[in-house]
Amino acid sequence: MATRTTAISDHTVPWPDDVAADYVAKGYWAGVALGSLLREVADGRPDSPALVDAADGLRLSHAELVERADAAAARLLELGMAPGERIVVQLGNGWEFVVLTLACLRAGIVPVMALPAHRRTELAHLARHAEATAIAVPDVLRDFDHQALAHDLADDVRAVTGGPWHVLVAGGAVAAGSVDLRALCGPGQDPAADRARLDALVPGSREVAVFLLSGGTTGLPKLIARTHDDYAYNARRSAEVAGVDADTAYLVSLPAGHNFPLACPGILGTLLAGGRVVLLPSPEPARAFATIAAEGVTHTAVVPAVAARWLDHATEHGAADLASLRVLQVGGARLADELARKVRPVLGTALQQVFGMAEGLLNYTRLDDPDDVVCTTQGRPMSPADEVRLVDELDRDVPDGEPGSLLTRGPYTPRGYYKAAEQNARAFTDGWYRSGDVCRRTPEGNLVVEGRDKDMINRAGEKISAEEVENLVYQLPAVAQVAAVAMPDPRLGERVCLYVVPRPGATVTLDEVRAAMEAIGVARFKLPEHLVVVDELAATKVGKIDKKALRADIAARLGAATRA
Ligand code: OOB
Repeated sequence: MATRTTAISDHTVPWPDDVAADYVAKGYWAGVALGSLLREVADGRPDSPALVDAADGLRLSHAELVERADAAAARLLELGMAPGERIVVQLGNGWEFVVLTLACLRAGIVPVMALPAHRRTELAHLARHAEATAIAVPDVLRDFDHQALAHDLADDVRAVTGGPWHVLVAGGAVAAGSVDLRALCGPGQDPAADRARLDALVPGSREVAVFLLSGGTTGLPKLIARTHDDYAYNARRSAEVAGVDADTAYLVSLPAGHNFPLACPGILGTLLAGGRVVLLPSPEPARAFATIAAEGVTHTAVVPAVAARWLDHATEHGAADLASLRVLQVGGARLADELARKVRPVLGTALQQVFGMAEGLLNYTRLDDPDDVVCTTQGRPMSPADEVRLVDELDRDVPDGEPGSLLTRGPYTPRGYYKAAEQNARAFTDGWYRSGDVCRRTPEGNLVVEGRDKDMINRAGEKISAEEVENLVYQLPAVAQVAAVAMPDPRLGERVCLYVVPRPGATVTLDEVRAAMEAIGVARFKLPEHLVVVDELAATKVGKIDKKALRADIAARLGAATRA
């Protein structure tokens, strides 16, 4: 069935030709599609283990994995999907996620990496903005009926695309009208025929491989179009820097659609190195530790809030289970130096700090760095071609040691968001991406994240746009004015705090706000966890809401409360 969906290339911002030529000449861009690279790896080591789903028990070798990916790709084409179409992927950490993602990479169908926590607001936005023709969801996850919501979105999405809307469901209860994703990702009848079919469709290496979601500072998440060339380099160079090779067993316990566990080096970097990926639905310590022991896991990635839970667990129960673990990557939010210093003595593994972003730039501490660097900095860019500037408010470079706002360009940092000319005008200057992070550079060239100048709340690594929360809260009739700010939290780093000015005569409570947001349908991690009712909001000299003052106010109130 023909659709009205537009070509992705109409809305992406390519690297300038001379820059791209340089990346090719220097070998950063290999000129090969990710699916083909994965095929080559499997041809070289067909029988070595590639994927273990620790919850479901399924184990696949490299050959079995790519054969399933080709079979799944062929079945997507049989469903009527065509290369270049987009599929929203909202799956838990199961084998279906990996097979479907690889199938997409082979067929040139572009996955939009949604999170299991997303609800109607986010999914409808992503599907419409990407003009998706399909969605992949669990049947039910944590008591939420994803399948029903996926079908509910049909009319909304079709109003934009005019095309079909396939609902692919991973789980036991596949309703009539849904496609059984487990069957779709099952072994093929004729692997050679599937392979030949897909080999004829290999996407160009400059084409978009995946859409990642931006951490978000504006209303709704923006899409980051990552090409085969840039994302393959992202994954392969990360694998080198993390010491990931064919002997690696990499545990995925963060949501797999995040850039960090997906490609830093994550699933893709591990598979490209010929290693083995082990999947767990969550990083809950008892189960994660047991899985690390059972599978001989050597590498894994967590956010600081999870690292803290693992440290607590090991302090109480010991870390004998972690004997095989060689590298614990921690990133997504600032890791406190005190916690960093506990990792080796308590967990018995090397720490690697990762300061990255779905927009591209990845900074890593190196495995041979001195302890002091590993425990007090967030590392340095992984690529010699990464350009990083730290600037003041007039975009003048600050001297080393001074805090400045981070701007970056490079071979895996795209030059703009997808279909977002207005945001791009603000977030990109001459191809430099403004990350909104305030960092300083140490004399050795490592970066220390000191804060940020973007309006975002980082709750245990999940990024929450203050503006998005405010727009939702403004839908409540009782609210005259609202500001969402980060409130410091010992476990999660930050939580969402709301300052609300009610309309005259009206009252507003935290429960009401949370219930209203849940009724609209939004990821739970975005719900405010504290509410302060005020008569007016502090304003800056130019009349904008003074968020700095509000952040200081809530920190002071919490400090007073804990001292009392
Ligand atoms: C990762 O990616 P995103 O896109 O979810 O969030 C990026 C933002 C950064 O701009 C920064 O504000 C914050 O997350 N961040 C850190 C950090 N790592 C990320 N802030 C302080 N210290 C760190 N180590 O979060 C991400 C992507 C790839 C690998 C790792 C993390």
